[in-house]
Amino acid sequence: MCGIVGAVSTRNIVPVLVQGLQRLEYRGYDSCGVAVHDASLEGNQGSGLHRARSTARVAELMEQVTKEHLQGATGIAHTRWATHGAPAVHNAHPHFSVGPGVGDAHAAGRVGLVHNGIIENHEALRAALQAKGYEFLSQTDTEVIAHLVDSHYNGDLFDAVQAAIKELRGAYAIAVMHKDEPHRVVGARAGSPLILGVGQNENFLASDAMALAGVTDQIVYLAEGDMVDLQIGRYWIVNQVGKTMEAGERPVKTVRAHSGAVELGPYRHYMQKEIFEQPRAIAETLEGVVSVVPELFDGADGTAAWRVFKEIDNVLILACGTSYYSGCAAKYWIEGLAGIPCNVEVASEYRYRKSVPNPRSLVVTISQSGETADTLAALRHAQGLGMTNTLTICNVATSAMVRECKLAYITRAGVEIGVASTKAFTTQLAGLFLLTLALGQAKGKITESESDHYLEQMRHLPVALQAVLALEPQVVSWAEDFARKNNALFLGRGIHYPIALEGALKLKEISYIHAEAYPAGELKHGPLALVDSEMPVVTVAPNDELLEKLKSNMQEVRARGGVLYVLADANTDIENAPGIHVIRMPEHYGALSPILHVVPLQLLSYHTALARGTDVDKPRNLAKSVTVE
Ligand code: HGA
Repeated sequence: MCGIVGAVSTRNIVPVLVQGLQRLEYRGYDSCGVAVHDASLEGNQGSGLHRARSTARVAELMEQVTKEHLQGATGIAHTRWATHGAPAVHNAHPHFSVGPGVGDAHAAGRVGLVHNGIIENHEALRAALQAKGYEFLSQTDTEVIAHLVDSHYNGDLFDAVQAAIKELRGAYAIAVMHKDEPHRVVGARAGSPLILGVGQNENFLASDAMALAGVTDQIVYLAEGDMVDLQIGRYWIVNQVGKTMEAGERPVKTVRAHSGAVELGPYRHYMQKEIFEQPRAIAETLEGVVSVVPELFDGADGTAAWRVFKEIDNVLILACGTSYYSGCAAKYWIEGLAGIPCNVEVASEYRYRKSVPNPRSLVVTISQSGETADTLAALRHAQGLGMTNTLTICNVATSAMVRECKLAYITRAGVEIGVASTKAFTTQLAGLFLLTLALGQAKGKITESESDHYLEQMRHLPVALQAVLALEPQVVSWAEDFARKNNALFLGRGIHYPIALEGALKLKEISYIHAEAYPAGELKHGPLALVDSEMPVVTVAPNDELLEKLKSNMQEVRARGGVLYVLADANTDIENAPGIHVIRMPEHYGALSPILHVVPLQLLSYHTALARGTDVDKPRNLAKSVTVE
């Protein structure tokens, strides 16, 4: 989603700002922009704020700034994923305020601002500012903040921003500069992430440490409600009650954000790279797991997981999108193996419905980035209802989710850039399986030796995944058929129903083919009406206790002329036949089978999208790290 980079330096900072945006491109965006104070650079002519904005890629913004000789040592930059107002140049950030009633909305900017998030009371603020004579040039909620800061400005940018944010309702991370203060950028955050990067005689702001890879690895994570005052070679952080923070209260951490991780290498797309990285990602996620013990889930502050596991009597999983489906699969493990009641809820629904809180719930949030706005809000909602036993399965150790949960398991998928999640999903499943084993032991449902046996099976996953990835040529031949279709059905039973859901989501996301998933037994209760010779039906058919039932459901499809694409395990009697295409998985993998069966579905959506010529890594309308509600 939106990305922010800001800097106060003594050198021309424009290339650093734009390269920072480039590192945030993977999050998805529809426009981008950069603004500098041109008097901030020694030897520069001029005395004001100047900007370049574009609806093209960041690489073209770079060409534009070079052509226009945009230079400055103080600047802010942004990639936008529109929430309010169409993706268009006039809505792209940075937004400027030229002051009220100047009669020329295109006059030189007084305040320049970039924003991630949503201002919920923007309409009321807009009306009040218009009444004061401010003219609006965009449809964004963001522009109100620029004018609001201007309306409070009385010679000190920090004071003006502090006064302005008191009037905001909603979520924001902002970076602001003023024409009368060429060596200053003020940042603030509430509900959206913002970090400070400390360099040699220069300081930076960014929405993600990745933006500063190669620039500085000295990072301060701003807390909810913090404001930061950036000047040359110094900074101050003030917390939400206005207290200036001591160095120890906001420690500088060394964070190695690998810019190498964003290199594509021999692959054509990040999604392809990430699908093929899964054996390594799973191996790294299991690295250091000698045996399954509650300590694996201990909190960063030392909270002991075993105490929590003893106390709880049910599990409530909160997540969105692909992470939600990993939670749906985990429900089968947690109830089936650990014998603990488990509910899974879509975070954006849970946070707004009246539910019956159970203080003995273990609330488990699942998020790749750890910054997913809906999941964070659902977590806080659960905490507000008195459910304080919280655990997250998350891919980013420094994220808000990890900081705000008592317990955590950090997956080691590495940076995931493709918008369609792949390796984050399978590593989440690995983390959730470990959680199941730990909970099962705590409740006396799984013995230590059973747990060791499962762990042995998990260690074999990287090799098993390699064998599944080798099926790619067969999946490509399926993809050629799918590329010509407008609809598809996915069927699964038991724990493979969430895998069917994930397969359908992948196909929708990147190939734009309408796809739905059903538990196979539900077919005859409605969806069977959709089946004809034009409807491909993908069936996830592992060799488990539901296979015979599933075969009857497949017959129901064939009898209506539907064409089946079956992912069967080794040692089953499902054979290729007219209207039945079979890919045989190398082996049956018992309880861990979902982690393997999802991989051909990822490959199917990838190759179908490739055949249809869509933008695989940046599908239309979607973004990575969904940091807005
Ligand atoms: N509401 C602002 C910023 C959107 C955003 O943060 N997206 O991730 C806008 O629409 O410009």
